[in-house]
Amino acid sequence: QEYTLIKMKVIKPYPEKLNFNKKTMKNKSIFLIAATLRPETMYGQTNCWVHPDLEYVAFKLNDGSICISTERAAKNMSYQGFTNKNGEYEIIAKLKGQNILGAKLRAPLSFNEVIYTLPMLSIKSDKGTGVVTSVPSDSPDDYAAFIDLKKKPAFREKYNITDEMILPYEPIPIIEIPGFGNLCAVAVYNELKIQSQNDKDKLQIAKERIYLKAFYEGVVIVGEFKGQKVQDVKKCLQKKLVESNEAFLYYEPEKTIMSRSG
Ligand code: ZZB
Repeated sequence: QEYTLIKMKVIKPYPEKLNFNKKTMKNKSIFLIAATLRPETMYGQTNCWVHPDLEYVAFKLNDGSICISTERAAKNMSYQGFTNKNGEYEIIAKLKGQNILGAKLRAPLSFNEVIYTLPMLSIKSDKGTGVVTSVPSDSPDDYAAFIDLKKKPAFREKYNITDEMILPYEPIPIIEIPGFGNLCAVAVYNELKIQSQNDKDKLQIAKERIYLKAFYEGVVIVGEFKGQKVQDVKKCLQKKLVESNEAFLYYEPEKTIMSRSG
């Protein structure tokens, strides 16, 4: 599986646990690293997701910058030339998702200047980096978790999410799909009467309804490649992000191999 890893730069003030000592920092940046299969949707990012109870690590990349992902992803990255020594990664800190909630970020291509790190409970620990970028216009999972936070003040309170981190944000129309309009995730969410991010079965159906359609029939309606089909734009945007050092290419080992080797 090939993912695009999106570098989401943490901006100050950092959450308490990200204030590493001066010697560690040396004026280097900290990035949350999100794995996506949809680089063409990055214009529509409204926030970043981490799982509050999942363990993450902060480790050094070979350019000295500090990146945050699951340890499983750090290990995979270390075999793909991201760290100084093949197969090795220097852990600066272990963090709970909880510790990075509320972190302020700058995300590549996003129309929002600043976005926040928010809680999502359906994040899987064994996929990608455990950090997910949120595009509620085009991802039903993202829209469901987004609405949970927007509409349920108790849920925000539970995780210390302030109103400014979510209330000003709205799904942004970025891709037009015949029959689904320009906010396809919102359309299927309403059509299937999805209630929350825990509606697993309905969310699966929602994704199946739009997945192939988005790829084969979707047209990007914003940005540099406006008017072109998703299938033609995907690689171009991936390349652009990698060349501007805002993203990396990352390969995930097959699940079957993972489970066999433990
Ligand atoms: C932005 C985005 C925009 C995504 C979209 C999807 C969609 P797949 O096909 O099932 O492999 N993702 C990445 N890592 C995780 C994780 N650890 N736990 C939960 N979700 C994760 O799904 C790949 C997508 O799942 C990735 O692409 C990421 O969200 C999320 F408009 O990034 B995506 C219809 C989907 N639309």
